[in-house]
Amino acid sequence: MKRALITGVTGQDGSYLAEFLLEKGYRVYGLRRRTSTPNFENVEHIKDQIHWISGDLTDLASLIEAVRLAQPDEVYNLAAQSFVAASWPQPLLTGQITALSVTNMLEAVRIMKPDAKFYQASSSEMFGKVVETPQSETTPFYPRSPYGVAKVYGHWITVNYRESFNMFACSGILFNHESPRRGLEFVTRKVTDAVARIKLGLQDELRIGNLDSLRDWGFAGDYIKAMWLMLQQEEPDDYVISTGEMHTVRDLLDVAFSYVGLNYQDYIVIDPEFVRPAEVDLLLGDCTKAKEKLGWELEVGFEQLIHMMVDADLDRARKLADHTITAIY
Ligand code: NDP
Ligand code: GDR
Repeated sequence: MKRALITGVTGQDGSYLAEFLLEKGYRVYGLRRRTSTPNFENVEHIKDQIHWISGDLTDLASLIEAVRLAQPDEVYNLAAQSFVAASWPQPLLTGQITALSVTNMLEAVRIMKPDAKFYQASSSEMFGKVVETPQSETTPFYPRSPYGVAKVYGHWITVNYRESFNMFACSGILFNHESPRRGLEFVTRKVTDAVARIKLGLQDELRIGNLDSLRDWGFAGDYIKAMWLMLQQEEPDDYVISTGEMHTVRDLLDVAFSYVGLNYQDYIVIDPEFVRPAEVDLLLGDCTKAKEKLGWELEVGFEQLIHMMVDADLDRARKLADHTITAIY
C-alpha cells in the first residue's frame, strides 16, 4: 500500500486529491493545523479514512514529526496562504507560509525520508505581468503580488532541492482551478454563491472588483490528477497545467447569472475595495508538455464548471436558508 502525506488537505485541492488517492488504495496522511472551530467541510465525507497529523507549515519540528509518522512515498505540499488579495495586507505571513515554509517541508523530507517524491503547488500567478502568451514552462516570471513573489520562491527552492540533493521534486505550475469546494472569497465561488442567494431572495446585490481581468479557469477535480501523474514519471520535472482558454470576469458573471435566468447587470456594484493594488491582467496557459509527457487530459469545460458550481450553491443555499453566510471578501 502506497503512502501519501498531503499538506493543505482541508482546502479545495487537498480534499479532491485525498479522495483520488484513497480510491487508488493509498494510505493517506493529512497535515492539519489547529483551528478553534472544526473546518472539515471539504473532507467531512472522507474524514475517517484520513490519518490526521497535527502540524503547521511554519513549524519545522511538526513537519519532521509528520514525515517520520507518515513515512510517505509521496508528499503533496498544497498548504499555503492562497488568497492573492490577502497577500497585500499580510505580506510577511504570506512570505512565511507560502514561500519560506516550502523549505521547511523540503527539509523535513530531506532529513526524514529523502527518497519520497515531492510535489510543490506552484502557480500561474508567478507569470504575473504579461511577458508572453500563452504562458509555458519557459516563460519568465514577473509576479505582481506578495503571493506571486512567495510562489516564485517556492518554485525555485523546489528546483534547487532537486538539483542540490537529487530529490524527486516536481513543481506543478497550475492555472486557476475551481469547484464547489472553492473558498467563498475567490471570484468564481463568490459569483456562484451570490447567484444562488440572489435567485433565492437571500441577497440583492454583488459587490465586485475588476471585470476585465482574464483567467484560464479549469476544474480542480481534473487538476489534482496532474499532480499525481507528475509523481508517477521516471524523472522529476515541472509542468504547466491549464485549459488553454481564457475568459473575463464579465464572461463568468454572464454564464453564472444567465444560467438561472438573471441578468448580471441588474445586480453588480463595482466596489474599489475589491480592486487590487497591482493586477494580473491576463493568464493563459500552454500545457502541451503535460499533455504529451503525462498524458493529462481535461474533462470539464468552463461553462460546465460554472453551472456545476451554481447548482451546488443553490443546493447549499436552500439548505442553509435560515442561516446568514457572510463572505468577508
Ligand atoms: P485552499 O486555500 O483551499 O487551501 C489551502 C490549505 O492550506 C488549507 O487546507 C489550509 O488550512 C492550509 N494551510 C494554510 N496555512 C497553513 C499552515 N500554516 N500550516 C498548515 N496548513 C496551512 O487552496 P487550494 O486548495 O485552492 O490550493 C492548493 C495549493 O495550490 C495552494 O498552495 C495554492 O496556493 C496553490 N494553487 C492554487 C490554485 C487554484 O486555482 N486553486 C492555482 C495554483 C496554485 P486551513 O483549512 O486550516 O485554512
Ligand atoms: P486569483 O483568483 O487571484 O487569480 O488567484 P481570484 O478568484 O481571487 O481572482 C481572479 C480575478 O478576479 C478579479 N476579481 C475579483 N477577485 C476576487 N477574489 N473578488 C472580487 O470581488 C473580484 N472582482 C474581480 C481579481 O482581481 C482577479 O483578476 C487564484 C488563487 O487560487 C491562487 O492561489 C492561485 O495561485 C491562482 O488563482 C492561480
